[in-house]
Amino acid sequence: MKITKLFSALMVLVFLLAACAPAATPAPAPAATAAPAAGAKKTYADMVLCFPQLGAESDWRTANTASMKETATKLGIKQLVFSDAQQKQENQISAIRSCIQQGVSVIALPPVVETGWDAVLQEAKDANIPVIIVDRSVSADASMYAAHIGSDMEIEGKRSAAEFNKLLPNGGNILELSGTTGSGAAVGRAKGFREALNANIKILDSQTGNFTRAEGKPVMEAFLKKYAGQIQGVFFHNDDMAIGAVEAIKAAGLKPGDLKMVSIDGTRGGFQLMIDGWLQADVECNPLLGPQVMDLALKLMNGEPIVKEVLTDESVYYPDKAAELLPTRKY
Ligand code: GYE
Repeated sequence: MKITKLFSALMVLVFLLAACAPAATPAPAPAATAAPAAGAKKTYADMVLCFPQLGAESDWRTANTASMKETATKLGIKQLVFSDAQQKQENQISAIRSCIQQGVSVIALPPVVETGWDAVLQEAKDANIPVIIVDRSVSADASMYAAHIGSDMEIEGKRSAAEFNKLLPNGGNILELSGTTGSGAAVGRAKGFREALNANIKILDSQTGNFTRAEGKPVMEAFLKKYAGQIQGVFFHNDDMAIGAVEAIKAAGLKPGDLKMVSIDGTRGGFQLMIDGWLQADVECNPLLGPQVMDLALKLMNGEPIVKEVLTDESVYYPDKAAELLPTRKY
């Protein structure tokens, strides 16, 4: 009997539990109704975008910063967390860390150099904050960031070499004013340039001018002292260094055309150098990346599919169209 009682007591318990179970099912209902709200499509008004800009070293960079700020305003994003790292990686890293602490939606990083990002990219990953590498590349594994938007620096180097191959068909000696040492832009341009340059054109020397006018000028002065009468051309990794160098070239008494010169960026300053006869070609590098970066950032916030590597479409400009095109240039 006792066993029967125990059995029926157990049955009651089972029944009660079973009765409770359906009652427990509706319990998550509020969560279920809240879910669509939490998963609702994010808009630009939700976006807090961290942009630890690498510096203000060139007209290209100024245009890049302006593009990001103007696009942020135009699209009405919640906040653009902007900082200027003055070309120092440690400043970029601490800016990223403070963005992670702030809990930004996305980080758009233009890395000053290629190496040394693994630790901070991991920190962003651990915090579930997607990182878009903007403009220059990083050497970190592609799994460490969400996407890269920028130029193909090797192609820019190859395009520059193709210009020298045309300008110096019988060969000659040239010099290279390179960008910031260890930067994706300088590494890629130097590599592509060497790959496509005719064997009869020799690069006598290569020094960095750190992408600035201020450093381009003294490097060119030293080059002119050392290689006077031995060179036929100069390759510049950007227009700002070319502008600085032209001051030194003028001071040395050289005339437009005495040295064949090719540069990269296609800024208004570069166009003016073409109009004045100093530059024979300017290879385009487009800094107006704001719209693409923010479009991609929003897709990442919504977990939508994205293209991992977005390369900018670019061309080469020549002196013959420079005067006509200058007024239309946006940077
Ligand atoms: O060419 C130069 C700037 O990373 C593509 O950086 C950029 C380069 C650009 O300082 O002017």
